[in-house]
Amino acid sequence: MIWNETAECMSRDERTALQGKRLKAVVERVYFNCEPYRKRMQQAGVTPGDINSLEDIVKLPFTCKQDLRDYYPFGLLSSPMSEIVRIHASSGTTGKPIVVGYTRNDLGVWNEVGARCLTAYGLGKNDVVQVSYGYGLFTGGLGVHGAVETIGGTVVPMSSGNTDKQILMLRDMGVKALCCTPSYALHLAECIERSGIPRSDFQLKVGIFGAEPWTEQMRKEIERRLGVKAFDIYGLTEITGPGVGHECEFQCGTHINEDHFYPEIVNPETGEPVAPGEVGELVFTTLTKEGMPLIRFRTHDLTKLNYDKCECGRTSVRMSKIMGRCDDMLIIRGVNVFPSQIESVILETEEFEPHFFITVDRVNNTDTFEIKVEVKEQFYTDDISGMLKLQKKLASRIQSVVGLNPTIRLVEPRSLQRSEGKEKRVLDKRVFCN
Ligand code: DLL
Repeated sequence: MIWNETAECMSRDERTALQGKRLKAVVERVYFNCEPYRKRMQQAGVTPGDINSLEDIVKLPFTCKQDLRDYYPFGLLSSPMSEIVRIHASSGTTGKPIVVGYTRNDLGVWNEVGARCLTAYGLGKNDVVQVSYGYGLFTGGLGVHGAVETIGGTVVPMSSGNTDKQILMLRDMGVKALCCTPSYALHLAECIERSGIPRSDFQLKVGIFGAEPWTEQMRKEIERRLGVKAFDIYGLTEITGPGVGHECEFQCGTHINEDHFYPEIVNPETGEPVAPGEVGELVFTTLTKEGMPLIRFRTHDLTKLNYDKCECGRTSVRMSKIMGRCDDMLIIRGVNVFPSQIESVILETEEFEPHFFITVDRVNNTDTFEIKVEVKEQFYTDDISGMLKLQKKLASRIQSVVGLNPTIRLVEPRSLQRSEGKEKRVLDKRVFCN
């Protein structure tokens, strides 16, 4: 099923024309209503008159996370406060939070794109959906909540935490779809397994997972352990929240709702567009936002775009699973390492649970690279030589994928901390070394 066939299946030419028209309107909006944007465009020697089609977008300067901090809290609004009906914020890792404001119309667009996501996952008005993303300033909870109400489904607004209650509601409310981070989904699967409640007591069929990177291996693991079909949902606070993109029944890329959020891929170092189909940093321009439109916002997320038509009938561009963030990439002894590479190897090695923690440090001017990983119950023994063999096996697999030999520390099942929201899997102590 498709929620909005006109918007989701229009021809590429039609969509490009629509995007061009909307781009012109949003550029006028920020130029005439938001001083920092006007100044930045004047410095770059661009006026709204120079933006007449989608191709002209490259003339516009980028916006980055630091801009949102510099103009905290409301300096980047393009609507008066009297039109702002909701605030969300994301904490980030340092300093001030990033604050975004929505007009009533912005909330309508958010609900519309959310409804497209849920419909693409096969959900409708007869389905019960449990939202286990956090409610509050985080966009996950209220964002998906609005989407469920828009399609007329029944929402169970659980928010995050309280795992026992989550399981009770999943079972007793006859929940068909669960929305949470993929790491929390695994934790829930583990707790359900230990509770001894039979799988047949649950109606669960669909998983709606996002807010953090997850690999194909992780998808298979969650699908197997929770008995669901697991779909990706993508989004970020600055652009709107969950619903910027979603998978369809073919699970072959995340469709971007590009009539509202126009994506580009650029080289993260130079900012130049990459060749079609190449990996780079995802950049978004909001085409219809009123409260806080963003022009060419640098997401730091790394992916690539595929413009081929999808079997599902949607013509929107699809992005590959996010490979990581430019600022997530660890450079260890000069080698680039993404936590997602480690996740893939661990999930492909049958003796390990999908729970690990990477610590990077610098000792005597040399980077150290340690991975703690949980061994599955049936493989965890007192036999030292068996454990050493396991350690070696994992180290050599990781060496062959990332080109570095890590120190592996095997730990007992369920001994690493579980997260209820976004999982933290890396501690880089080197930032404190200088
Ligand atoms: O995480 C919004 C969201 C909530 C998306 C619930 C999906 C589900 P932020 O807290 O601003 O917003 O974090 C945005 O999270 O730039 C990505 O790095 C990462 N991210 C979000 N969705 C995905 C995904 C929400 N499906 C940042 N796959 C983004 C990989 C994701 N990374």
